[in-house]
Amino acid sequence: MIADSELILNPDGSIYHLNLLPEDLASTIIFVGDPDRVGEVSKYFDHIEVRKGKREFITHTGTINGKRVSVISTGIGTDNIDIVCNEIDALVNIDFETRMLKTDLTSLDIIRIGTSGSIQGDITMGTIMVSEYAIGFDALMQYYVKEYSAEEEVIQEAIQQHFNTLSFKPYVGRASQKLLQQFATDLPKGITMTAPGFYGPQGRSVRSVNVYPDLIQRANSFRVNGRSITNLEMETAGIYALANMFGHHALSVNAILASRLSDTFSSNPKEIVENAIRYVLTKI
Ligand code: R1P
Repeated sequence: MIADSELILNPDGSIYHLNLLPEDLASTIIFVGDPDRVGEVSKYFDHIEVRKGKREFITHTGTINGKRVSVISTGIGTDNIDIVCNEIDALVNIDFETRMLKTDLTSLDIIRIGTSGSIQGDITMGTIMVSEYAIGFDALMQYYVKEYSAEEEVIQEAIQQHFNTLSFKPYVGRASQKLLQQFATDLPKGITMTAPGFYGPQGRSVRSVNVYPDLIQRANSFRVNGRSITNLEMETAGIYALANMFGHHALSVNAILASRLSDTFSSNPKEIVENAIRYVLTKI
């Protein structure tokens, strides 16, 4: 039996941060970072049956073309991804009455629609691309026991050798093959670098002096098994690693708003994000 302090429920029986009851969540879930983006997705729903939230975690559940879908805002960063992934897993796989793991486990489909910066010249602004793998430069997976595939270990080893001045060990997560086939057969694919911050951890220097001033150039020159690091954001590795650990399917779709090689930012970010939302919803 899972203790009250391990799995915290609100007085109405909903889960602590997401404020959702098990029946509020669909088995296909779209993650967005920005709470304002939830409505930008659910405006395409035929019907919205649930609108709930707490803090930065806003959820709309409804149907699109007859399929039940939830869209949840995660806010920024893998610390929030830890909360959202654990709570959606608990919503489907823990019996809230008995506080026990269910015998029949559910695998969720999780699709992130996020914004991102390119670190390769051929991934131009406006591109919609998917993360085949993601590398976490944050500490999240130092707290979980997880098995890694042989290919993930090869990537992790190559990362450690390439970023040889790092004082910590990045982790690797992979996209769901099922969702890659469903959503991404016609999109560019790459390795996504997930950073634990927006400024220093992504090599930005406004007024700071960074320990890794060549971070972007170093990421740009990384190669493993014919793959390169294509883009940089703040959630994908955490989503992939936790989804892999729990047995859920996850895919990260990135709307490229900036080119970190040419130091440029899009003049029409809203339109690029809208394109990514429409793309995902047509495949759902
Ligand atoms: C930073 O501005 C945020 O934008 C990107 C990063 O991953 C980070 O969350 O994604 P979202 O637009 O999906 O939040």
